[in-house]
Amino acid sequence: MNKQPCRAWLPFLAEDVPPQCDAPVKVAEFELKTGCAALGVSAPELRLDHAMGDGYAVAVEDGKTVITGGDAGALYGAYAWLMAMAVGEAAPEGEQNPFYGLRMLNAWDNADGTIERGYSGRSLWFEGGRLSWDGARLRQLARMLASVGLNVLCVNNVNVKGEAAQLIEDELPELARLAAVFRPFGVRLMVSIDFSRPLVHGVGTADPLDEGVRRWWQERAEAVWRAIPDLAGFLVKADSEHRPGPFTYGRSHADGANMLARAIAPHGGILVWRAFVYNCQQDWRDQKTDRPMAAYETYAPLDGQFDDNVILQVKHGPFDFQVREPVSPTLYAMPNTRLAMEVQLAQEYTGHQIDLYAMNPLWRELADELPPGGVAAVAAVGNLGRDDNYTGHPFAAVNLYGFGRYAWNPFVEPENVIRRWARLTYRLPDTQEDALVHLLLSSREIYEKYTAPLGLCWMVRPGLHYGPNPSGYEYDAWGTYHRADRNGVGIDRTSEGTGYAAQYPPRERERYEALETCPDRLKLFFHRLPYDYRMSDGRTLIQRIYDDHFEGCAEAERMAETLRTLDLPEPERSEAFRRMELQLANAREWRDVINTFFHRLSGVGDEKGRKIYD
Ligand code: GCV
Repeated sequence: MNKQPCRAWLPFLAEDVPPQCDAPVKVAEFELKTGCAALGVSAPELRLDHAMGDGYAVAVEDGKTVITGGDAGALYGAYAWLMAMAVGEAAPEGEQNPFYGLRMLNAWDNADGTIERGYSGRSLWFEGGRLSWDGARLRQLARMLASVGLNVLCVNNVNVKGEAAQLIEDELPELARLAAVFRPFGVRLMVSIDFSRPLVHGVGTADPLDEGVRRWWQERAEAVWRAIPDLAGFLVKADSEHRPGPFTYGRSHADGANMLARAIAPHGGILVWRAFVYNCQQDWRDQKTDRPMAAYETYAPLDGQFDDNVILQVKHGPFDFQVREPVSPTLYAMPNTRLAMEVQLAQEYTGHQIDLYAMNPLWRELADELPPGGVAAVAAVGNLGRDDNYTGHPFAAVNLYGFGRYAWNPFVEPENVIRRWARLTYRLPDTQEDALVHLLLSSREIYEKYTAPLGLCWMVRPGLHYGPNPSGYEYDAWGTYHRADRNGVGIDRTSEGTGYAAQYPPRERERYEALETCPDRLKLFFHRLPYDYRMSDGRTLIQRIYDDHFEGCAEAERMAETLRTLDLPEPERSEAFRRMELQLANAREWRDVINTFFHRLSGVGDEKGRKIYD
């Protein structure tokens, strides 16, 4: 068991854990008491106002600070006030309410203790096919989640494997005990379920319109909610990457989702249904099928057909968390459906928590792009594991912290979020703090520069998804092609090509269709271009590719120099250095492989005469 304290963004509470209890308000009282003692400030008065739900208000009355909030709101208010005190700022004034009602973390943890796309060690709550955890550690984690307002944790992988299916069966009593760990922190659990489960229990089919199947799920739901009355709901990955689903029975995804939603509705459960559906057995010779079009084609015609307690969870881009994708057109296309947008804290395609990649700048871009009111909830694939610091790279915690802040207010300035995290975590001298903030703020752009260029996607090593392999996914079955040849690169997704751009509303469609208005950073997502195409700044496409890769790598080297100037505490300092060396090797590899790949194909040299390997 891990006994080391974690240096996260709650430094004043790092070694204490609240007593076990049932109510968020009790936790808020405890945190205020111990937090104020540690900070040497006097405790505010805490008032409960159930009508405020997740909201809270901090006010000064007769010279005394008063925090008012609903059950969870009082807790959020307490943390907000404590964190403001810790950095010597005033707590936010007036009533504070979250933008999204559901602020979910999806763990991809397997019952055997492994984590799909996990880069921070083994699972914090599964081992050997069972639920198993260190209570003090999980309470500390629950506090971290609550301190940034996250309110739902889905505990198991959407690919439900092995004993994980038992969570809603024999393992239910343990799941109820786990729910009790998170409950006082206002965090409700959710479970990923296997759509075909009735088959294992002799129902003979998993057809969502079959009466026996409906009855099986109703009875299961009754047992589940009897054990955990506040379970948030079920999460389902169906007909996706070989998972079972309603297509097997000729039924739609509305049929499948609604059947489950009706089984759990009487208990107040929500049914989160993922929209990550595409043909993962495509023939690379087939130039008509265009994978990014798949989710819209499956779901847009179903708009308005989902029950009220269904949430359709859509990945933020139409592919799969690539470094640069446009916003998924499905998020614009379903005004009569409750939608959740899914992001990924686990750095599957963004550096495996080895390379630096702070995500708030990405999420802010998404917030600016999304249709107003189009999305009701947000979910993030978690980046947590049993490593001492929970996130592998000590700085990757900025993404967990940042996601909570984003889910509360998607328009929050990325720089403010990163600075607040840095200040709460490390308390560096001003110039060093500025340097760390800049390092993190620029990390995404730098990573983007040295990896796949200009929205091209999928140049990573297949399966592993770290490091370059420009042809690795080119002749594969995953629908992931760039079709680079000696004349040019990219897939035409305009009306002249696959027609993908037509899935957007007129404003976005026109912007992406026209080469002049399509942003450079997405040019190769939407267009097929010759190497001598002139980008908006006059450089040729091939020169831009070379420049980005040389620059991105040089900027990574400057990040390493900056890192050396920071007086970080140990063991974070050594760990950050060690990972930075790996990042530099990765950046150099990407630079040389991508430049060589395009040089060999195009035959065009670098105008600046820099080294490209032939
Ligand atoms: C959980 C990608 C990942 C898979 C993941 C899947 C999903 O394909 O590589 O590991 O599976 O997305 O989001 O369901």
